Amino acid sequence: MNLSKDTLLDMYYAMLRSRRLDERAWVLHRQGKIVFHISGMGHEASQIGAAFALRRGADWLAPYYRDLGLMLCFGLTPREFMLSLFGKQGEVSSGARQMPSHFGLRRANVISTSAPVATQIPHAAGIGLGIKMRGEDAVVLTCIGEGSTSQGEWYEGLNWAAVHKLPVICIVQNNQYAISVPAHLQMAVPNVADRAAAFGMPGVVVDGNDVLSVYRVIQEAADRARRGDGPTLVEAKTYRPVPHSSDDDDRSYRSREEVAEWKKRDPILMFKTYLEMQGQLTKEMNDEYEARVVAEVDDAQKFAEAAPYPNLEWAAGPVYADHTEYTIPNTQYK
Ligand SMILES: Cc1ncc(C[n+]2csc(CCOP(=O)(O)OP(=O)(O)O)c2C)c(N)n1
Ligand SMILES: [Mg+2]
Repeated sequence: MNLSKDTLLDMYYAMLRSRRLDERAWVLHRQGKIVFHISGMGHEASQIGAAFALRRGADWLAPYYRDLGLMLCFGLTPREFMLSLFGKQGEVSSGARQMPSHFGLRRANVISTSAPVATQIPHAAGIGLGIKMRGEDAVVLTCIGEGSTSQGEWYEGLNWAAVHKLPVICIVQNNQYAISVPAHLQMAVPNVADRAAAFGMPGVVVDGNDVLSVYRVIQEAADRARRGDGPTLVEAKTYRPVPHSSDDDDRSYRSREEVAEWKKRDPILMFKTYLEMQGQLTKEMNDEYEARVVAEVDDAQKFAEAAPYPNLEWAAGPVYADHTEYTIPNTQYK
C-alpha cells in the first residue's frame, strides 16, 4: 500500500470527524433543534477509503444521502453541514431548499442529490461521457444503496457507462437494508457486484468496514477508468448501526443482537486497532484528535445556530425564471 503514515492518520481523522458530526446531528434531532437527519454512520470506511483514492477537486462525485464522510473529504465544511441541518441561510447544497444530507457542492465537482433514489446513476454516466468527449482524465464516482439498485435508472446508467467505456465508478454501499427491507428480499443474487457481468464491466466485492481495502479497490477502478478501460462496479459490504433516518424505528425489523454483532466490526474501531497495532496511533494522539474534532463540531453547531434563516422572498429564487435576478448571499446560486 502506497500510503504514508500521515495519510493514514488523515484518513482516521476524516472518519472520526464524520462520525462525531453525525452523532451530534442525532443529538440535535432528539433535542428538537433540527427536524430530520439521515446518517452515514457505519459507512465511514467505504466513503473515506473511496475519497482518498480519488483526485479531489478534479474528479467528480454524484453522491447519495449517506455520503457525509465523502462530502467532508471533498471539502464540505462542518459549518456548511450544520447550516443544512438547521436549514439556515448560506446552505450550500440547495440554498436550504432540499432536505439535509441531499448534498451538492458546485465548487468541488459534486452534483446535487435528488430525492428519488438512483437518479444519480444516469447523471454520473452523463458526466462520464462529458469527460470522455473532452478528452480529460477525470473520473466520476457515484454512490448508491443496495436497495436502490432495483431501480431502472441504475441499470440504464451503468449499461450506458459500460457500452461507451466511460470513466465511471459505482460504489454500492450495501448496508443490508433498504429501510426495513432486507437485501435478500430485494434481489435473488448474493452480491450486487455479480450483476456487473451482465453490463460487461468488472464487479468487485469489498469489505466496506475496512478503509484500506476500499481504498485499494477504488484506486484500481480509478486507474482503469483513467486508462480508458471503462467503468467498475464496487460493492462495499457494510452495515448501518442506526435507524434508516431520524423518522425510523429499526426495532420493528431487526434484532438488537444483529446490530450488536455488526458493531463489533465498527469501521472506526477496526482502523483504530490497526493503527495502534502498527504503532502509528497512541492514546495521546487519539485524545488530541477527539478534542480537536469536538471543537470543530461545537464551532459548527454554534455557527449554524447563530445564522439567520433565508429570507422568505428567496424561496422561489432559482425555481422560477421571474426570480433569477436574486443572488442568495454565500451560496453558489444566482
Ligand atoms: C424512487 C424512490 N423510491 C423510494 C424512495 C424512498 N426511499 C428513500 S431511501 C430508501 C431506501 C433505500 O435503501 P438503499 O438503497 O439500500 O440505501 P440505504 O438507505 O440503505 O443506504 C427508500 C425506499 C425514494 N427516495 N425514491
Ligand atoms: Mg441499504
